[in-house]
Amino acid sequence: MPPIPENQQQALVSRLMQACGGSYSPQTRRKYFISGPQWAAAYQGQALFHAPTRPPIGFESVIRHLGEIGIGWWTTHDTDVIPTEALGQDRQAEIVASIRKALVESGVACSMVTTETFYHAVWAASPAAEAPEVREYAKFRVRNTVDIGHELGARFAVYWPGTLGYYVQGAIEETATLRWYADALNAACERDIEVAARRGRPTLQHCLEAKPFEPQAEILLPTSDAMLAFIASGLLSHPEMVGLNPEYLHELMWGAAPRAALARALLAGKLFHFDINDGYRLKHDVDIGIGLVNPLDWLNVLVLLRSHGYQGPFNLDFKPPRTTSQFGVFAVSFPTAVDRFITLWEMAGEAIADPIINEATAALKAGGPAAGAHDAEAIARANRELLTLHELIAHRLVQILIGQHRGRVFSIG
Ligand code: GLT
Ligand code: MN
Ligand code: MN
Repeated sequence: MPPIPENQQQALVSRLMQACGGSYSPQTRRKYFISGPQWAAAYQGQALFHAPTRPPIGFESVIRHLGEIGIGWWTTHDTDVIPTEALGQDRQAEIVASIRKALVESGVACSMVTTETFYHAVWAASPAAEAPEVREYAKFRVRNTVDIGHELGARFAVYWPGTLGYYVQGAIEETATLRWYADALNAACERDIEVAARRGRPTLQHCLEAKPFEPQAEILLPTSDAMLAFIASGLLSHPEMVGLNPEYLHELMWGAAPRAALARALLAGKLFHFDINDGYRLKHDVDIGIGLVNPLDWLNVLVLLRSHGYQGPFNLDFKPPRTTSQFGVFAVSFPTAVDRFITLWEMAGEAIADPIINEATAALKAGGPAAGAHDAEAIARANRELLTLHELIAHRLVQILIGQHRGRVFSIG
């Protein structure tokens, strides 16, 4: 193939996207509770070792693009859209008004707001730093985010305490830091109760998001399970308002089974919100688009969520790769991520309705004939053949994933 002139590259990408087929219409995409984060769409490809590869982009164009794609919900950090120095000032009100306008124009709604407590130098020692002034400032920031959330019609607030931890041991006292962090969450919940009552709106669902590594060397709340313990610790004044926003990759990063982590959150009644993406076990936070690495595991995750009635939000917290252009972010990265989610969600419905899986599962639950309650050998013998069904179910799920259950086969000529 001859070199492709620059001015023909977007057309080539679009033609190949078209040729992929299988895209859902914006109307179909809007039926799912899927949200697009401002920070994902505006990510410029930068990192510790990487310069940005994409130009900056503001909320007006992000929201417009999401609306065109059919992503009906938008999420943001306070400082994704409001400069730090304008927070709580008149300028904030002006920006929030223009966000509302942009959302209405594109038919997009704000579902979640989150406070950036990790980027600015003020968070060098975390929002639960020793200095009382930093902690007061943290309370101001989370209360202010609650205000913005109500102003924008959000239903969820997320907190990612990645800066709660340390690089060097012994300098901070973990129990004090956790108490101070709880004070900030309590301030957010108390403000929320006031504002919600004043506006006649429900209070927000406050969601903690865990990540096992980054940016601190040691993290005080590294997993969703640690957060469940924190919520139940007695430190929160409104534990009923606080739940989890697990991220698929953040569970995988510490070597967990995301599906099992989600199951524990479901049992605790704390699965409030879910960041969807993909990546690799025991590696850093690569935030790859959902289903590009572990589609089978994703299918299984969605089977669990569908069977427990969890319907979203599903927040597309991935980072379009730095090799993707800004054109590609909206022409390929976001629409394909949404479409893989929809396909896997619908496939999960197929798996739940599958007669083979259902019969196998029912047979496993029925067990073998009674064999004597205290006779281990006899009980094992009575169930032996049924246990083969575990592998048969796993095989069937792969068949559903790759379309073999509909007769797709290969043969050598
Ligand atoms: C940060 C983190 C994400 C979280 C964001 C929510 S902050 O970008 O890496 O996974 O979802 O505040
Ligand atoms: Mn996340
Ligand atoms: Mn992540």
